[in-house]
Amino acid sequence: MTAKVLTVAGSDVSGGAGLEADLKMFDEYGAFGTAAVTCIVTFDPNDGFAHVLEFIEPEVVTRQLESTMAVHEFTAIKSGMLGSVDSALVLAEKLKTNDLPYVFDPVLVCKGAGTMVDLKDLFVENLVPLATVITPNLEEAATLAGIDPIDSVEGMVEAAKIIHGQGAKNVVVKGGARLAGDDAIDILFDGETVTTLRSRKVNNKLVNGAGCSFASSIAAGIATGLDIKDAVVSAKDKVAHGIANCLDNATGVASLYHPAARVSPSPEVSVTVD
Ligand code: PXL
Repeated sequence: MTAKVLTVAGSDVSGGAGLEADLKMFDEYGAFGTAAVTCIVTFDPNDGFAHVLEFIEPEVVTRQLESTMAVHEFTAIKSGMLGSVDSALVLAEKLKTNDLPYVFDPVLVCKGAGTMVDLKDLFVENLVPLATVITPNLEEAATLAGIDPIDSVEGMVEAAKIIHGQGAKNVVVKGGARLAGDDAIDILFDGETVTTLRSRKVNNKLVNGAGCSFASSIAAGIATGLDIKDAVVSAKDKVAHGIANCLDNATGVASLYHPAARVSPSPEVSVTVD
């Protein structure tokens, strides 16, 4: 049976991040994807491409979730930028009505957009306990765990353990470009074992969409039969190729190229796991 995956996320009209990224990643796995939109991100070309966020009314988010969940039996659900407290609560209620694998990308900020409403407590109370996999970056991990800014793998592991204690079954902390050093390092904690994933940083560019695409790849990987660890490794590989082949644009933050692992793989990309 073809896997069906739902993303609950914002729209990034520039195409690298958000639900646009998610749907492209779902395609890479042969999964059928659809999206419930929570907010729309546009950019002001006359103001340095400053982000402008428009939140979708929670009733409309609710209607989208009710419609699509009545139409389809999903195999997995992923969430990204939720925009408002009310939309996050609506999602939490819907998730409680089933036990689908849920990949939670706890987006608190978005590159270039500053902090959104303070969603931290809401996330910890309502969505972290429902997550099959949660994928915070360094900032999100430190915020959710309530610890100092993270600048080391040890700090990533500390945060992962705290977030696991808050109820997430698997925690992936993304070191990405922000962690100093030649490697992009992510760690996975499943409650027992810490797995470290490394790939060489392939360029120094700022790339939009890596976080969204990583989480949606994990969701599609799980939905199409990979175990959690293999889904995380596959996601890292796809994102690393997407970064290596990123597309420049007028904003100065390049767009991740989602099909790169399939259509233009880079010989310098490889992921090691230990
Ligand atoms: O990367 C965070 C993010 C999430 N969702 C949407 C975005 C962004 C950043 O650009 O636009 C819709």
